[in-house]
Amino acid sequence: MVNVIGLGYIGLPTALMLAKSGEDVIGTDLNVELIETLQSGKLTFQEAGLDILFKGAIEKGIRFSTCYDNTNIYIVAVPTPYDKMSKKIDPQYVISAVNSVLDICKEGTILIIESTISPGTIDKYIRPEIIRRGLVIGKDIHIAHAPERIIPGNMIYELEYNSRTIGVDSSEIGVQVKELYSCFCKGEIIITDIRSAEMSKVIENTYRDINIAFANELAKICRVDNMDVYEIIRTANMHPRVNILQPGPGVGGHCISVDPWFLVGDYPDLTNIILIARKINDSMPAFVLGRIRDIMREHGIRDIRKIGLYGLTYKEDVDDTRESPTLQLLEMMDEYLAFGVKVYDPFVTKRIVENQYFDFQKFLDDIEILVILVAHTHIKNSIQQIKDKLVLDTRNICAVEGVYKL
Ligand code: SAJ
Repeated sequence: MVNVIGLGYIGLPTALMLAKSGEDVIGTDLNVELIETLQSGKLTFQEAGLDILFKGAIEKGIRFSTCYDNTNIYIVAVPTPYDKMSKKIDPQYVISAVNSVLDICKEGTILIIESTISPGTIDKYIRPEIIRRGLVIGKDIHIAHAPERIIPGNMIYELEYNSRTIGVDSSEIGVQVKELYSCFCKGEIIITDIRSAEMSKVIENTYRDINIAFANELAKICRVDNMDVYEIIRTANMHPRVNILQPGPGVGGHCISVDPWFLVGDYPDLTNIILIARKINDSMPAFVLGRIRDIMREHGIRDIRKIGLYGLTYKEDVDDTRESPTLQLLEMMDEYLAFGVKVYDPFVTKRIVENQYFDFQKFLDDIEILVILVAHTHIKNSIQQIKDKLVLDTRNICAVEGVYKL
């Protein structure tokens, strides 16, 4: 039996996938409301294909509980926040989950950490917890790190087809963990040591952050001389070894905008490109604000309440708002006492910010400038409705004359 601890964006799909593939799974989370929702047959977040997977897992007998179960395989997928000041990882949730496992687990248990952690976290925080209890690593308990690579919006497909990395202390345990993931993962599974697995996960997201920063810097350069950055990137990408990403209003989500900080926090004297990339991406909401000001000036609009921000999530067609560029932008406006801007997102059905609308047409009726911050399919299908607005399209989805770009 497998006990998956932490049923968030990663833990839940992983638990469901294991169950659907025939493993005996119990999913645990300390959040009572979340467990009750899952027990009542309802999902806790939206993701393409998750509902079908959920049904399949329920049919196979997956159980949900707020308690840990006494078993010999655990997968820990709890959040790993970082300290906003020191930029270092805060491993408290992982440590607490590991301790709860240690309280009840059987001899020879395999403890798999899936949560993203900064390189060295297992050596620094997890091994000492085990040793402190007089347990022998490699006998009483085995540790593994199996970071995920799935992308919100395409999670179910990627869970099945992405390749994976498994970090372990011994190849024997590596083979057992590989066997477990092989029940649903059709990608290649590479076995390495724990430290390398931690490091490769963090640098994958750092690589993407740096490449997005490059695209964002190009957008700023092109703005100075009014060049079309999208056309220039498209042209450059025709080179067989060039693949520039897309500029945007900033980088959000709980991964790419967070993981590079782990490296900056741990290696402050060595992280130059990584730090500057983070700063460039973090500067994009301010750049968008500058573009809004340009449009307001050009059209003599002085009332901030005439601005409507479309999209609150960190990217298209997901309901996750963590670290989203729109929230970063609103925070910044708030600091400058720029209150009253209107907001709408079809995926966010609970009120999380002021002046948030739940009716798209009413939102449009109340604004003059529409700022597209997220490329939801919904807005791509609503181009006709926004034709009479001044539009700032930060995602390059409106191929309409007169639309302002980044
Ligand atoms: N973004 C751009 N321009 C681009 C691509 C993305 O501005 O060309 C922005 C997005 O709008 C978003 C942010 O970057 O705000 C991050 O989005 P994303 O789609 O690039 O990635 P995430 O955060 O959803 O998922 C990432 C993935 N990592 C990599 O691609 C290296 C995913 O595979 C990881 O599993 C995930 O982080 C994670 O959990 O670590």
